[in-house]
Order: sequence, then structure tokens, then C-alpha cells
Amino acid sequence: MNRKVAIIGAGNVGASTGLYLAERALADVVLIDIVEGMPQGKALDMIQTTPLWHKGARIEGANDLAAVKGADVIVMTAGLPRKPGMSRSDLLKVNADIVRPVAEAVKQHAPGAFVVVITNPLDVMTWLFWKVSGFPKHRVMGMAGMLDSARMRAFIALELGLSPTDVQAMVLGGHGDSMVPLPRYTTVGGITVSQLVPADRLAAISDRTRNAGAEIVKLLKTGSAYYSPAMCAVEMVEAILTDQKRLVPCSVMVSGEYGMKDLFVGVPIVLGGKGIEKIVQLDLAPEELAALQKSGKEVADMIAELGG
Ligand code: TXD
Repeated sequence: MNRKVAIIGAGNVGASTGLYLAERALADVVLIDIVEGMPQGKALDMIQTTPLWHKGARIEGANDLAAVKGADVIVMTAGLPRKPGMSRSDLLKVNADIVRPVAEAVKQHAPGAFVVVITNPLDVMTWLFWKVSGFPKHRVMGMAGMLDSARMRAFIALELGLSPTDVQAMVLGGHGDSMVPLPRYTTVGGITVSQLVPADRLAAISDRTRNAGAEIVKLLKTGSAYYSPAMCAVEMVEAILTDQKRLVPCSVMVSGEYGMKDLFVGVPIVLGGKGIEKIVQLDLAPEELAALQKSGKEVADMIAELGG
């Protein structure tokens, strides 16, 4: 039997995720959205690209959340994106009202699924999905750290004129302005980045990474980034479906790690067939740990706003 991935919200991130997943023939895909006809239309369009890939993923569209039934993984993208001048936290209440009923429906129709949340404000929406669904904490995670790290990797590759494939980076913390890029854990072909990029340029790259989402929002004017977020979601889905045991930053429930608990925040994890298999405890410098905890506190404050 084919694996199945249900994508909730067939907008920019959701549809791109569906297309990438189908192209990799990783799973059958169902796109679910409240807009009548839209997910069906996009699914039909994608189906008509499959002959060109010589692959046979099944893709369908639906408006009813019951279509998540049988899904191994749920990718939750439903919600409003940012407009210029908005912070991710401006989306808190409106997106919480979207997440709650979706989490209820997933609990009812796909009680064994893994959940990858994309909706902003990311860490809080992941917490809310976990809370409402009642799912165990190893099955609910947020996608942000992979994107923030991919952005940093891309900027370093551009700076050096080298292949992004050889750049590894780690960005931790909440998916907001307080995220914590870690140049000490950034390498190019195994070489510590500080040997290749001067400190002032590295600081500028860390800043650009923190503001990378806003940079795109400002240019697009009507929405936020979607190709790179979708690709990162697909990498997470693939890690789960094919038990890859990747070491990547994801937003997960911390229970004492890094001195934080009862909140979702970006930390390094091992991601595999059992979902979040382990939280990796890095040796952080005092200022790095303080920055991570400050970022976690911002998430905790927003969780408190939602009554958590
Ligand atoms: O790193 C990250 N986590 C992020 C997060 C990177 C990029 C985008 N990020 C957030 O994802 C963004 O701030 C938004 O909260 C979500 C979705 O962004 P996207 O760019 O895909 O937004 P769109 O194109 O507006 O799509 C949202 C879709 C749209 O088609 C709505 O009709 C639909 O969500 N929607 C729903 N679908 C199903 N069920 C319900 N209730 C629903 N409400 C809205």
C-alpha cells in the first residue's frame, strides 16, 4: 500500500509541498483547502505533470478534512501568511482559530499520523496542534529550523561563491526575530566557517538570516516565502517516511533540554521513522544558551496568550 501525505491548506506552501512530494514519488498526496474547487483544480494540474516525470504518485484535492483519513503524515499549512510590516506574532489569534478545528479533525480521522506544522507563528501553532490533538510529543513537530538553516547555508554559499551542498549550518530557537544562528556550528566542507568568512561578514549573514522571511515578504507584497518552506517540509516528511534519522533543527516540545520546558522551540533533533527520536543536547556557550532561552521565553509568552 502506498504511503499517504495529507496537506492541509493548498495555498502557496501547501501546493508547492504537494508538487515536490509527488515529484519524489514519496507518497500519495491529498491537498485539502476550504476554498471550493481550488485543491481539486491544483491536484488535477499536478496529475497532468506526472506523465512527464515517469512516476505514478496519486494526487487528489478535497474540501472536507475527513480526507486526512489514512494519512501517515499531515502537513499543516492552513492559515494566513504575513503581509509587509506584519510580524509572525500578529497572526497569533487568527491562525489559532484555524489550527484548533483542524487538529480536532486530525485527531478524529488520522489518530496515528505524524504532524508537521508550518502555520505561523510556528512554534505556538505547533504547541496548539499538539495540545488540541492530544498526540504524543514525538509525533508533532514544527518546520522552521530547517528553513532558517537553509537560508543561512544559501547566504554563506553566495558569500564564498561555493556550492551550498557543502555548507552546513544550525539555526535554533523560535521562528521569529529572536532565532539563534550558530556560526560556531557552521561548516563549509567540514571547515569551521570562521576560517573562511570574516567575523563582520558572518554577523551580517546571521542578521540577514534572521530577517530573510521579512526580506521576501517585502518584495512579494502579497504573501510570504513558499518554495523553500515547502522543500524543507518535504525533507522532513521524507525523513519520517524513509526512516532517515537526520540530525536537523525542528520545533519540538522541550522537557528540560536547554533549561526549557513545556513549550515548542527549535532545537537539534534526530528525525526518523518514529518521528522525533531524540533531542540532541549541544554544548552551547553561555551567550548562545541565553539567546536560545530568550527566544524560548517569547514563545512561552505567546503560548500564555492563548491560555496555555
Ligand atoms: O517556516 C515556516 N514555518 C513558514 C511558515 C514559512 C512560510 C510560510 N509560513 C506560514 O505558513 C505562513 O505565515 C502561513 O501561516 C502559512 C501558509 O502560508 P502560505 O504562503 O501557503 O499561505 P496561503 O497561500 O495564503 O495559503 C493558506 C491556505 C489558503 O489556501 C487558505 O484557503 C487555506 O490555507 N485555509 C484553510 N485550509 C483548510 N482549512 C482551513 N480551515 C483553512 N483556512 C485557510
